[in-house]
Amino acid sequence: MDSSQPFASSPVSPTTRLPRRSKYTYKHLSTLAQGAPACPLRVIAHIDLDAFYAQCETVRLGLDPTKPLAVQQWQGLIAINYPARAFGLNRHVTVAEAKEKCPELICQHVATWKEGDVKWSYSDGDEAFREIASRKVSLDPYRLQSRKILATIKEFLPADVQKVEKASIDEVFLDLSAQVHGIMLERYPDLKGPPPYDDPSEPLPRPPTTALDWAADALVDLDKEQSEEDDPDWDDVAILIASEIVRDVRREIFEKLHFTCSAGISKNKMLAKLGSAHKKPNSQTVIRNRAVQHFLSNFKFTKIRNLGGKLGDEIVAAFNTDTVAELLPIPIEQFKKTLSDDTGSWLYNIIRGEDNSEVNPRTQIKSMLSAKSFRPSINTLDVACKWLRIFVADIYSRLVEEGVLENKRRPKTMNLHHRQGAQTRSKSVPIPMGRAITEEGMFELAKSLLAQVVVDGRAWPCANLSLSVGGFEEGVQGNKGIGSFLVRGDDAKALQNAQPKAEATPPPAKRRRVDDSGIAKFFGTTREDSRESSGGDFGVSDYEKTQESPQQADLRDESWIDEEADGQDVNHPSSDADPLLPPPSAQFASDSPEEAALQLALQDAREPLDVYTCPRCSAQLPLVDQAEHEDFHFAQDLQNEQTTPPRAPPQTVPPSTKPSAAGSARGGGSVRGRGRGRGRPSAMSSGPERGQKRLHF
Ligand code: TTP
Ligand code: CA
Ligand code: CA
Repeated sequence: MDSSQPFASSPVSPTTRLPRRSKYTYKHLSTLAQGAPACPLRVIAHIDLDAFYAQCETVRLGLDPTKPLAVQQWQGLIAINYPARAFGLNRHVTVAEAKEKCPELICQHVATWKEGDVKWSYSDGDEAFREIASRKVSLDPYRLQSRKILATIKEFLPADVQKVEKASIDEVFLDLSAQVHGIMLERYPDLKGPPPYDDPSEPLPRPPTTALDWAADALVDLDKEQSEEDDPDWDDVAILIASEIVRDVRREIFEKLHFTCSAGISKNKMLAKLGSAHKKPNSQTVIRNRAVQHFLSNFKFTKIRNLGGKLGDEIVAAFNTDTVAELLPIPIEQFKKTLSDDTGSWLYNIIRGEDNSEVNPRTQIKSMLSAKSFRPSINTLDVACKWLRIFVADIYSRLVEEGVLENKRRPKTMNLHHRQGAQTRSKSVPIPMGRAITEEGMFELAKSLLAQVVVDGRAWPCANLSLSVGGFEEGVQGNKGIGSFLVRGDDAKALQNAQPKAEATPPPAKRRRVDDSGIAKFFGTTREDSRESSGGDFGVSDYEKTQESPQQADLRDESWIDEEADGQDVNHPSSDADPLLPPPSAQFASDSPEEAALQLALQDAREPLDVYTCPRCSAQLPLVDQAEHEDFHFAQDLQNEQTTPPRAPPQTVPPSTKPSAAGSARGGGSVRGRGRGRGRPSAMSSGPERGQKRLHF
């Protein structure tokens, strides 16, 4: 494994008898030490865990890793280990199909939160599915392993030169340039010497060897015009050393935590990422500079980072091909003309394997999100509040791990997203500063946000709710007592300044947008776009592009929307941008057939309209709107109780006092039954909602 070579004086070319020179200069070598993105000797690795959730379960349960195992979420499979893949299983088969193909398959359901429980727990898959309406997925066990793996990598690499970027829940990028530079100088001490004539643009001597011992599991073949007999240069040596480091990191992860992973090692993030997926499981792939063209030309460019989405589709349509090889002969001008100057030159370079994006060592969480899609949709405030309880418990436990109790880091804002049919609405509220964040306090805030949605009207039926906190910032540290939370302004600053320097956390590195300035227009609007543009988990975009029914997508999304995974901010849809709802028929179409039939039946049951007189405000409205109107009062009361008023003042006109025609034109109005239990004191409830039979709160 150790390829160290005694470094004699510069070897001499057999033909010319002159000392042979490297393509690289002393300047290049010194930029390697700094990990400069433009350094031609730069070395980047990407490590991706094999069948990650499946391995988490195998390790947790102490099972034999050669036995086929899949991780189940409701009735689908979200992770399949390699022994199970040998039976032809993939993410698109159902549990029933999988068991048919592989009868000995172990199916472990993901952990779930259940209403009333204080912590997530594991349960049998059938039980979880039966209770899908009252459970939500928890990714905590996988986050925990992810953190341990990251910590192991960081402990293993030398602290002073490491640059580690967590790219998703199961992958990291490593910029190994500085560490490799150090090892090169140790192995080849003459490289330490000053350049001839003190001129850094002088070429380096050639490395003193013609054959490097590549222990890589997959060494990508060289480009056509290159041969293995050609002498290696320092870029080959640098990548070889990086490959040794990565092998050691992988061994450490395996020995300490029993996880296998695969890795790609190359000159940039894009190639390293493609490399880690090249040979799985438990392998590493080295793509030398001299092999890049050969490696890439076999690829569909839609597999390349940032080309998996709309931009990729546009390019396929414009140039009538999806292969890198067929794009290569196209001149840059043609790309620019078709795609804009910036995107055109970006594409021209990327298909040639050029990518200067940096490994960004930010590992701090930027936001946390807890979400649930409802099938059937939910129709009452009290049910929604129960879900808010779970979301808050979920987020709060993550906040505790993030050090919120010690006030190390705390979020500044809370957001609630509400989806009804195709319309998503968002509300946000600042989290009051100067006092400790408690679970109860968070719940109150969450309710105030929901109240705002209800006050606006059209809250029900609700197909998806999600709660997130964001805008994390460093808290006042050192004084752990509650008093420190109350310190504000100059006092707080003084306290912060008084902390010993060594304890001070460096400010998180500014997020750099990754080479996407010119292509930003393709990545501006949706969650998946925002992830893709920032070089997060490319698995995310691959998955999100997969065709599947809305129901499948909904069932998956709660475990797969993982803000922590890529440290992204939630890309909020514009708040209340479009007050128009899709026609009721469109809403029915998106629900299950049973739900649609139920809704239609309820709509029919609305005639004749009885009148309801509100005892609180004397408003007269159709009886079917009574429940929504009561919600309005409930929500208003709730708002009035809040110590920190939500941003938007409550509407003064209850929504249901609007002409009733508006109510009946809304999908939300059409599902209302009579006298249903709603978000108000339980004495007023009248049993479970018809559409909510599966809820067992
Ligand atoms: P991946 O790294 O894409 O896949 P994997 O680790 O299961 O398998 P591989 O060996 O091919 O890398 O995703 C990491 C985890 O994220 C995966 O174990 C489960 C979860 N995930 C989902 O829940 N849904 C999805 O659609 C995808 C792609 C991943
Ligand atoms: Ca993986
Ligand atoms: Ca991955």
